[in-house]
Amino acid sequence: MSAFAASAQYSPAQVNPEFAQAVAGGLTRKGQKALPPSWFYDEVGSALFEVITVLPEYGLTRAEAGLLSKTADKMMAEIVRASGRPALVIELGSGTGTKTRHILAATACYGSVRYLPVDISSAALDSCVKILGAMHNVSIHPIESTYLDGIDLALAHRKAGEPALLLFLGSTIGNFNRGETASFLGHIRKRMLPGDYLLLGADLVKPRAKLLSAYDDPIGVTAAFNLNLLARINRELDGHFEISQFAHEARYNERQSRIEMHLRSRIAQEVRIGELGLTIPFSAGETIWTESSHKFRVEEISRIGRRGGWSCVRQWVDGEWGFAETLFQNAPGPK
Ligand code: AVJ
Repeated sequence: MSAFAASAQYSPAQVNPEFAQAVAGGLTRKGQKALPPSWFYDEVGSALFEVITVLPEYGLTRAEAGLLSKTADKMMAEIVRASGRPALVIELGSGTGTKTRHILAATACYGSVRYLPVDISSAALDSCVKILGAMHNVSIHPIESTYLDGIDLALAHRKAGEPALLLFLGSTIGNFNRGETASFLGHIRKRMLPGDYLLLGADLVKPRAKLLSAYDDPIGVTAAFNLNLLARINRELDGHFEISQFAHEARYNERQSRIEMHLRSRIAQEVRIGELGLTIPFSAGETIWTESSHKFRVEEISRIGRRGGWSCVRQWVDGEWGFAETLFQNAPGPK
């Protein structure tokens, strides 16, 4: 018996109906198969992403952490002067929140702050609590939720008159399609109050070769991160993907200025997913599109924010890697 085969680690207790639905929908679609990148971040995927952030080829996280450590104190002094101390710091897609320490430390200088990380990955939130849980003057209230619901849940913690600071860091905004970005920032803004702030981190357009090595690193961490999605389907949905029969692929789409990640089937094959009652056919070379990471021009970022109704307060740019941090405000007074 091949008892220790692909589904050896399958444990039915873990079935998440939203994951099941996303996989069934994305793999039975006509034309290009696709899975949303939010499902990368189970415990293994979150750990692999942490490794990506320290790879020499992936300068994004280091560039942002550097910008934040350099600018957090001045940024916070400016916010406090203009609007008072933000007692509420909400972060969308916090992950482990490692870079957020700089912002929280700067805020906590002015008094106690409630930090509300919003993430759909319980694994990421657990590490976030471990990493930031002991900061002086900071209390953490993790919220396992999608972005917009998460903002509403987080804002329920607001006491009258307290300004809120919303963080959307790490260029997670890059996962949205170009047409959706401004409207997403608009949806966010409508949930917040006049005077509230948004700090948006976005990766900038840079040469193709630099981007390709960031998303296809030579030791294969990004490949493992991408392939783990198939392993996760095996573990959680009784999938029978033979991982070695798929290859990681990163493409740069110059016209859209975005990296597109795919999983390419090396052969023609059929893959059974027990929990879904499905058998998925793949032709040789067919791909599953797993992520788009859009890259931005500096002026484009403030323009997108303004289209979402935000006013641009200030922008900081790391020119070495190519990363921008933009502070927006939901302008008080008439629109
Ligand atoms: C977390 C979405 C910003 O797009 O750079 C890293 C995820 N994917 N390597 C990115 C990712 C492959 C990352 N974001």
